[in-house]
Amino acid sequence: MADQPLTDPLARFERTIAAEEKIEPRDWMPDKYRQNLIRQISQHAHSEVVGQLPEGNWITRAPSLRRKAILLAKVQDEAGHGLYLYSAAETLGVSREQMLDDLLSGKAKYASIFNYPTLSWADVGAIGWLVDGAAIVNQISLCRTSYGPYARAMVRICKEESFHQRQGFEIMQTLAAGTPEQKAMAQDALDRWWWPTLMMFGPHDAESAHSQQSMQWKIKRQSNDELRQKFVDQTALQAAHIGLVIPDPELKWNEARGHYDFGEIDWEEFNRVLNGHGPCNRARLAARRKAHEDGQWVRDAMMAHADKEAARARGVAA
Ligand code: BYC
Repeated sequence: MADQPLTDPLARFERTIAAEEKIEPRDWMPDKYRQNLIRQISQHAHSEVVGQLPEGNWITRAPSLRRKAILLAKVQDEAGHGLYLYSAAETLGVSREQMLDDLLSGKAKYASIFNYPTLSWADVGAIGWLVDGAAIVNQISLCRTSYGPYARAMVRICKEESFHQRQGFEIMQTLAAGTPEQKAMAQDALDRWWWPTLMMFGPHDAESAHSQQSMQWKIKRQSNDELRQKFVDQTALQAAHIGLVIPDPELKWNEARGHYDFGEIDWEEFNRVLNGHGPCNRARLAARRKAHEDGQWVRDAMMAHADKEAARARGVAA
């Protein structure tokens, strides 16, 4: 009798997942489901926060007031995404302090892409177009993830990412239609960001440690390789539209598959960056550690203020 209330919590959990309903913070869940979500959501939050650094590098040097205002707003959005995601992870019982400690000690990962430098203004365009473009492909899929707070955070984040992607594409489009030097700058940025962007989707499905369990629990709704293919298919057309060339001689439409074929990622490079040896790993963590230390007085002041308010509420003179 499928409709009878289930008393076994695991059976209830599995029925909720099978019915495409959401697991909410107070629901019973297997410990491994909780831990896997904490891992993925906190790493996603760290990526948003560390992800501010490469573009933040260009705020003071944006080529016009309009570009500067847009970039400022975009980088602030990324900070906001980090906050929604830390909050979503906190609903699983992990503290913000613990997550930050894990980031700053190097224990927790963040997206490999943010360990590459932004050498020219065109890199800001390439990040918006490619990196945010890849992020949306992944995050649209995560809007249907089985954990309620994560799915709801994704809906809002995707709306903002869509604006980010368009602003990046527009920068690239403008440069590609500009002087030969501007077009060369856009092509150089595409050349440097293309392969690291494909790495954002993670290892091949067969090598992905968490995929099988995450797909079963509907934490992930599409596999790493499926999402990567989707991104390549849509971006190949966009590059052709603005007259830029994707740096992959094997990129070719495959009529039979109905998809673009593309070359193999340099997995040694991927692993090197994951293990802390990318071009900017040290600088990124050093910048986050410094920001955290510099913000200590703000956290202390807020705690002192909260203590005073609590004392006042209890009728004790502060
Ligand atoms: N970089 O079993 P797998 C943004 C790790 S930010 C680093 O396939 P999973 C933006 C993986 O964590 C958007 N690490 O893992 C912000 C695991 O390590 P652990 C960021 C990677 O979780 C500012 C191991 O490799 N988006 O948009 O099933 C400005 C094995 O992998 C990477 C998200 O975080 C990588 N690329 O699948 C602009 C999306 N790939 O934890 C833009 C949410 C893999 O065992 N996350 N690893 O030590 C996900 O969808 C999934 O976690 C992943 C990986 C697809 C990334």
